[in-house]
Amino acid sequence: MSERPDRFGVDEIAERAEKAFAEAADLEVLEEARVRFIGRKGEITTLLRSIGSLPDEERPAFGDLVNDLRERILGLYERRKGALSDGAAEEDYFSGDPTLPGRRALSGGRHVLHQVLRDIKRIFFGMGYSLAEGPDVELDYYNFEALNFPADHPSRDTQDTFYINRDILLRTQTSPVQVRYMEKHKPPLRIIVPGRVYRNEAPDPSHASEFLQMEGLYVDRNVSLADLRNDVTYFVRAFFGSDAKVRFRPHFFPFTEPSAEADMSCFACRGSGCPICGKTGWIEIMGAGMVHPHVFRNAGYDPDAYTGFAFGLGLDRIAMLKYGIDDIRRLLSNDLRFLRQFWAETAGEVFE
Ligand code: 2NL
Repeated sequence: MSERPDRFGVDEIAERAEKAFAEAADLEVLEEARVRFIGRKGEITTLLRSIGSLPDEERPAFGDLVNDLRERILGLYERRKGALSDGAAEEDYFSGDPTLPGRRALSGGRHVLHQVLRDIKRIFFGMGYSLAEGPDVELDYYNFEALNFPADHPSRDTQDTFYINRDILLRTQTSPVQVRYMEKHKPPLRIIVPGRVYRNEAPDPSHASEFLQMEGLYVDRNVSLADLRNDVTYFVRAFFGSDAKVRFRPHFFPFTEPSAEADMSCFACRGSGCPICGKTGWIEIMGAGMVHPHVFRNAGYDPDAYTGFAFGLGLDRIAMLKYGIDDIRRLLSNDLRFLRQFWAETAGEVFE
């Protein structure tokens, strides 16, 4: 403190301000103190107004003194504000319970359809099948013509197929990939062909305009219906459980002869009849048959030398059956509340 007399009591005011700021425990109290001293109606303003009672010659010095005082108090205020703000940040940081476990980092999971595809691929790879893939945008020739569809077949209608122009369309099944594969490879061959397929139909709980299909094709000398039955039955038991039964019903496809649909015994009621299987005890899981000689000829194979079987199944449908999913459109919705239910299955898995 200086020796000179405290003219107009400025030192005294500064001391009181410093004390008030030091005592302010938070920013709110500090702000109140600031207003009291240097606010528009604060002590400094009051002091400055008293300039009128001074003789003229003392007024400039007085003005300087009060302005200095204001700067001093402002400096004290800023310093205290800085200290309180740092403290507040520090307090926030430690306000949680430091013994709680950390938050788990967000991570995704494999889509349920992809899990089903992976499981099915493993089973067929184990049986000696290999993978073939092809374009989603196809020629009418590979999608229909080569597969022995007659020119007036109902599925060739624009009501059922998405055409890009007269000759180009979105494939309605993955069979065109197999025709392309046969053009390039000599028998024997054993392939599975998964992929997205497209159909122009009104969506409902069991129909979507795009879905995942997987077909299989086995061609060699002397391949028989018995071989078809073996592979389908092995697959169904590996995927759904070893107690599943499989039966074949006669059917018709333009690209196979004979053709059949395969059913498995209902996993819910084990054949006694329930709402899932429509009280029949059986659930349809795929279409299949012996490759039609016309298809072999179109692909450049000699139908007298080779025989083969083919099958096709909807992966969406298989996933819905296995996991009790009620609407195929959920599989396309990308709704995480739905999808994450299945992520536990892939917990800890290394994604390739
Ligand atoms: C279904 C089931 C099926 C095939 C697909 C096929 C492929 C070639 C030759 C002969 Cl290259 N067949 N695929 C066979 C039977 C059934 O799919 O429900 N499709 C409408």
